[in-house]
Amino acid sequence: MLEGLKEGLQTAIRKILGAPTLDEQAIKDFVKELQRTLLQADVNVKMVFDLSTRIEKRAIEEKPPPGLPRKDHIIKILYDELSSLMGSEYKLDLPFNKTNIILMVGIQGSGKTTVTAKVARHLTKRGYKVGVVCADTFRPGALTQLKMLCDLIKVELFGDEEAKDSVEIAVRGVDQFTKVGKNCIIVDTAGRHKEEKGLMQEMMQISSKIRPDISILVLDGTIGQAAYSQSQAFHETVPLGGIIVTKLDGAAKGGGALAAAAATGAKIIFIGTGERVDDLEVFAPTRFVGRLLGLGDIQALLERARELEVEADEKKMKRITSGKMTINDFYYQIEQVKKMGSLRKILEMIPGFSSSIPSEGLEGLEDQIKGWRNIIQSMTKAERNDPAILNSSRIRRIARGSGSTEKEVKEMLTKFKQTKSMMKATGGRQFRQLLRRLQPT
Ligand SMILES: Nc1nc2c(ncn2[C@@H]2O[C@H](COP(=O)(O)OP(=O)(O)OP(=O)(O)O)[C@@H](O)[C@H]2O)c(=O)[nH]1
Ligand SMILES: [Mg+2]
Repeated sequence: MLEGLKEGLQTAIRKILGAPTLDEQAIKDFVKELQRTLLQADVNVKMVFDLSTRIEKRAIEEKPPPGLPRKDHIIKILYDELSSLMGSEYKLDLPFNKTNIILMVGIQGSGKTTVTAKVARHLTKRGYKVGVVCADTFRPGALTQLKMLCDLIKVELFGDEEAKDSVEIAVRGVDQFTKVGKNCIIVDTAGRHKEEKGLMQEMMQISSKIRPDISILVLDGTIGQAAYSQSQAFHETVPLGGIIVTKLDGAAKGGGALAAAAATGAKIIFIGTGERVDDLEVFAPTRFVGRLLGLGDIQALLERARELEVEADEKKMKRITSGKMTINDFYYQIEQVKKMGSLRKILEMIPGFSSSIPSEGLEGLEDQIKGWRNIIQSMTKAERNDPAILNSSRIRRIARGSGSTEKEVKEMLTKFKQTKSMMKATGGRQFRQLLRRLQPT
């Protein structure tokens, strides 16, 4: 599936992995390869440009967590960005205790009838009682085609060879299956011509009569970025609950179709990957991209990146709470705490800080902390690791560099020492509790 895209992405990855030095040129070469591949898959030019600009910027500017090689970090960036290009994950979740009506729409030959059978099979396997309605009164042989498929998967079909009115047959089918207690009714419709007004009108009429719980647009993956305008046109007619992109097994432009569909904000629920009734996959962007990039490797890499981040945090916490806090850790604390919410509330809970909250409000304190950050940034690595070496000439230099007074530098150092001993005394208990309490849930 999507062999061209897969091959191109993996070539780009090999390029970055094989680069002797990771300079800007190497990153640019990698991004160029990526652009070429995406354009070949018919991803929209602007989307390719935006995506590659973002990847390039992040690859150059972002610092990987300690221990993660930069090359791996760049692959992770690629993975993140491609995944978000493919939209967010959506799971079709139909309640068992009601009748769910699913309307399949799409232009001629997009794969509606095939997908109807595939989805019917998918739902039957999950324990739903499924009925299929043939509301295609347009194409001769439509009912026969659907009957063959339904026989194959042993799902009940409602249809009438003599019927002329698709709206009427859809309503009859839904009524019939509701009566016998089906909890999923899938209505297959006619495609007629390509993007016809008549088709849209028919969809609107059927939709207003049977009131589907979800309308699913079936998109042919071979149309590439044209998927964008097609999804939008349908969405304006019937509110789409989701999209199924078909024929991804052969489609050179499949990547473009997926990206374009996702760009409309619609949710891609499934993808069709072949002509057989089992060739249907639940679509999950991250898993999908993982597979494009070569799954085994990427999973291991992501786990390693996560572990390293956690490890770095834990190491820091251990140092802080064992009384070996450095100025860098102090800085980290300030940043952590600031990230987490209302300053006053937080500061009141931190040992060593509560006494410093000025009664006239927090403005002064916010400034003071901003000042501390500047001061810490003006210190050398050696000074941060061992503030004991700070003599008066060093303090003068730091004050000048950070635009503060020597007195302010000394105050910061005093605060640091207080916090350090507090942390040691309480074993960092309060700080840990605080972090836990402020963790977003
Ligand atoms: N390779 C491949 N072929 C598919 C896939 N889905 C559908 N097809 C083929 O595409 C053709 C059209 O599929 P249908 O399901 O009949 O399309 P439709 O939208 O119902 O067509 P109309 O009812 O005429 O509008 C058939 O030959 C299918 O076998 C797929 O995922 N992969
Ligand atoms: Mg059909």
